[in-house]
Amino acid sequence: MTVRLGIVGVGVMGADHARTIASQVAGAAIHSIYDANQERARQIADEVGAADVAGDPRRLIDDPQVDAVLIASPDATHKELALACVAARKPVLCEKPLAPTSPECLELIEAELAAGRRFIQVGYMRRYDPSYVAMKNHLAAGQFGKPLMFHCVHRNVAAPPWFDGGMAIANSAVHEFDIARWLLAGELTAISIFRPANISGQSPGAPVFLVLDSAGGSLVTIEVFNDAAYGYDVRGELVCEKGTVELQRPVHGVVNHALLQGTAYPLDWRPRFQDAYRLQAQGWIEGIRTGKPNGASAWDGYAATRVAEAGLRSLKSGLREEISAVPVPKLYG
Ligand code: ISE
Repeated sequence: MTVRLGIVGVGVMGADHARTIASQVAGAAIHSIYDANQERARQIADEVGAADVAGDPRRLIDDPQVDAVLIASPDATHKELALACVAARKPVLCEKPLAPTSPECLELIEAELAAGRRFIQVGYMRRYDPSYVAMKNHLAAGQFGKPLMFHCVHRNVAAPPWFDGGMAIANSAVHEFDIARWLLAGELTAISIFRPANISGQSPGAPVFLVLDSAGGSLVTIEVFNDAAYGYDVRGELVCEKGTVELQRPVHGVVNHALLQGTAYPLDWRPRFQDAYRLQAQGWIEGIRTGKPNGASAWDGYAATRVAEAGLRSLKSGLREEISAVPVPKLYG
């Protein structure tokens, strides 16, 4: 069975997903594309061999020739589009964040609970990244003992012009919130945010440092620096009782020149996580074909957004903010 896909939004990420799916994912074909910029939709549709360019995202979702939908439109549009997918009973891979606020995420959860099954996967692709998977496997093997601390670094070359001060948390660090919950198999229970006192100006890309507690007792630290200039760089080290596990970024070549040896950093996250995006898309298609979803659920999307909201409170108050526990519905247990 080939899963016929519709893609809503083919800006930077949507176009990347479309190209990856068309060239590297088995069992899927792109049937229809929608973008607010119809010319761009047509250009990407031609490139990936999609038959249809939809004039309206709802028409794409309701199209009987579309079996499943990938949402990569702006964050604020996710909720309405994902709700329409659940109403049409179509599986949906929705880019992160699931929605900007936790009440909006809850509306999606309620829709799935009413339907009695999961339709939504959230695009927290790091769960498929080989280096995070290796970290989780090492931890599960047991020889390292208990995890004590998970140190994360998340740097971008430059914050995009549409970023605001909170987006280091709500748009960037949400990846670490999700991967820490997944890796440590438990919720994050409190968050404190610090900023260096000597930063000049008010750039939304200025560094922030986050310290979080996890239910299992490990500490999670996250540096987000979105104006790091030198390259896109994501690091992580899991410190356990009897050793540590570090992430390894993909290195495609080591260069030697002018008395120096080096490896290149990518300009953004797409090359760093290209394997993760491909494996996520393949995993999503397999989940649809087998009826066994394997990625981040709507509940995971809700949990990450709740941590981000507590982070934004801490940024404002300068205090440690608790993240209260909420019972997980059986559908997501
Ligand atoms: C961006 O939206 C992403 O999702 C990237 O993976 C992340 O590294 C970046 O910080 C975000 O702004």
